[in-house]
Amino acid sequence: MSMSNSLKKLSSCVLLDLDGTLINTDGVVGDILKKYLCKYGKQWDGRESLKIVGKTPLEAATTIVEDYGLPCAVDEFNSEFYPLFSAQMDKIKSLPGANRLIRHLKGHGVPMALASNSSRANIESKISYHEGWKECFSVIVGRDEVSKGKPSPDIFLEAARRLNKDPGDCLVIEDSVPGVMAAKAAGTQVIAVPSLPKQTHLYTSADDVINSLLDIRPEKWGLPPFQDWIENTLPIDPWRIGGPVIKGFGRGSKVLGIPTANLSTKHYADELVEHPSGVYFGWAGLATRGVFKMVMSIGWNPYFNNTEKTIEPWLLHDFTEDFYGEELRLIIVGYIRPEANFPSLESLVTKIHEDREVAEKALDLPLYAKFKDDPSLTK
Ligand code: ADP
Ligand code: RBF
Ligand code: MG
Repeated sequence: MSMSNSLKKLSSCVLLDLDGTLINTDGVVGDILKKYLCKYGKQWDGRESLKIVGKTPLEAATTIVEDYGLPCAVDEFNSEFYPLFSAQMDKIKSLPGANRLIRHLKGHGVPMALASNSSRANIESKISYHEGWKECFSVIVGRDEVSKGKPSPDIFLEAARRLNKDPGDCLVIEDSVPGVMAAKAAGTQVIAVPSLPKQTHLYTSADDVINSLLDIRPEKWGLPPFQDWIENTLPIDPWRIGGPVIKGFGRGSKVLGIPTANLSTKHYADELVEHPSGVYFGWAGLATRGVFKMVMSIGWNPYFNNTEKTIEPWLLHDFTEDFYGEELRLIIVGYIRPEANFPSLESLVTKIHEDREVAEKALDLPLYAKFKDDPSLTK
């Protein structure tokens, strides 16, 4: 991941992709395809997402019909798929940090455009379910308003033109590889926010690659900084998970002084998909022991390159014994940083101890401390 802190070329406006960047369209598309492919005796393989991210609807449909060898024409597939998709459009959620980003930019008068490979009408329907979004964009450009979709630069060039800006003054935010190619071909700056994990290596032409919208630092691009970071933490909408403590990876984290109490991922599969990987903190409740401060990582632990996304909560208390099998409740209230790789185990451990200090201090702030009494922790 490009972590350079150097000031990039200054931007005066922002061009945003929609699907996979601001909203989680793939979640709903995946749900529909799962059911739809069943009809043909096929099974939706989430890995196919890789091939359709950033494509135009027509290209995506062609890919699915071909890859699954469906006994229908692409047109036929589309005429069956679109009604199903339209009916579910209201269920497409905004991605973490999307709302915060566009409200921040709007609040500071930064001109914004939506520039998407889906049709203008489709874009308008999708954003109509997100309050206040339409008013944030002075320009919307869909695939049907230019001659070629991404990776061709047309959509971004047209968006810049309608904003009366030089493409060199625009910052593009994109989740897909074709989108990043389109942005570079148009001559803009581009931040990649890959919507699929472990894909960073495919985004080398981006000016920066970040893990989620929570990690955007607008000041790096000459835009107004966020003002909601508090003592190196970002408050988030609290979310709750819980279940019995199970055996984790058995890597001897305890020996390192960083025991993490694992929950079965089955208990929180939805939350795992919904929340970006990274280091978070909050409160942990153990039925017979009380409520404790907690700092945790969510993700694939790049240092260990895990194949499964997990949650690793470290309770900030010295226990005299293990508590496998006990019911653990968590409320997650703030974000600290993206997961990272480290040159040595020692440097990973040092960083985790820094996270501990950040979380420990922050949890005394009233805004986070109040959740210590959340009923879900002890119910
Ligand atoms: P595992 O790979 O099974 O998760 P760890 O070395 O990470 O093993 O140790 C985690 C276990 O240690 C927890 O399941 C819990 O029973 C115990 N434990 C003791 N102190 C703590 C703590 N402060 N935070 C989390 N777990 C702790
Ligand atoms: N693992 C990583 O590979 N990269 C990280 O940035 C990272 N950050 C962590 C932060 C916290 C607060 C905790 C509790 C764990 C973190 N881990 C990270 C997970 C760590 O690799 C895992 O818990 C190991 O089992 C610790 O030895
Ligand atoms: Mg563990």
